[in-house]
Amino acid sequence: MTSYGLSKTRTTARIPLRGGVSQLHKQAVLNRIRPAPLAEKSSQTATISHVQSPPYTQLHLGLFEIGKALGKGKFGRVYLARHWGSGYICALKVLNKDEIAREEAEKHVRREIEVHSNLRHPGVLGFYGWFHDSRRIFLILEYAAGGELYRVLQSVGRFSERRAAKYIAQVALSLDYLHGKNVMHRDMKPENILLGLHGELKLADFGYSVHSPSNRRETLCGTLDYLPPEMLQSRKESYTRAVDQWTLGVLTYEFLTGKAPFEDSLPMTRTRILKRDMKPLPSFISPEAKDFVDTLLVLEPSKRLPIKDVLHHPWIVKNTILSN
Ligand code: N15
Repeated sequence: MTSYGLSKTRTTARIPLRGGVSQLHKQAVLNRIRPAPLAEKSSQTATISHVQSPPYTQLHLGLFEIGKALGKGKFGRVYLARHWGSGYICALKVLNKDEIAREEAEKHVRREIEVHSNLRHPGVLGFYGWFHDSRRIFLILEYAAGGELYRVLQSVGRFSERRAAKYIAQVALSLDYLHGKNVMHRDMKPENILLGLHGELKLADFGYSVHSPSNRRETLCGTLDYLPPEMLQSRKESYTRAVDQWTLGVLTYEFLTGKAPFEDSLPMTRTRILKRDMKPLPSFISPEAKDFVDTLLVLEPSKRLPIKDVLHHPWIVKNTILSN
């Protein structure tokens, strides 16, 4: 048994389990640890007759027990953490203010908090709150108990078509949610996908390498494998949310084969993406799966299968139907 660096004095009985009641519990916990609203102090808003909402608690590091490191990145680390008051388990991302200032990334961090705090979807890694002290900024994030999808894929080599299709359907739902909020993900890859306690996918974005070291081929600017052709042509901001449809195609290919479709030396990967010079899918892959990848990996962004249509594609329908 690993303790993950968290003390055993408190049992795990308070960690919410699956189901309706626990959802309520989770909500209660989240409400309690949400940061104080900036404008209205001590609001007197009675919600149900005489029941008054509890006072907001100012967040600070002392409210959390810190456990093992989950990942390391440019501006700091992510730790397993437990909210003392409720026993709620979360991931605490610690960003170093000095390093952010040195990289002139204040705007970037602000934007990350602003965007993430407006998202709430089971397929998108949760954001619960943030606080800071003189040296650091702390983001309270959902803990994904199943770990990194990238590691799972690496350990099994490739996924069955059924498993791949179920994952892709989940990613498509999450992307559709993000697009509805006018958020493009832009950096989907197995490294940026986490798994929940029950194996469900959680889209995340670790930015510049906020994840544990991996032996994946990486360069200073990351891997090119997932970049759509229009982003390689570097006409800044000339691309649309259709970039996520391309990367969904790359992701499908990688789930099915264990390898990205344009994997090659750095300059060759670039050339291959621009020409859509894809390594053919192996013969054991079904025609429906091939068609699915083909309709997403289309050079012209406007001709890619729309995210909303992904869930109706025969390959997805066939593999996500409940009975078989
Ligand atoms: C728009 C949205 C998709 C942005 C989401 N923002 C982030 O993803 C920022 N971020 C999240 N940066 C780091 C993390 C992060 C959260 C990293 C790791 C974990 C995390 N929650 N849970 C983990 C986690 N669980 C693990 C279980 C086993 C092994 C490693 C694990 N890491």
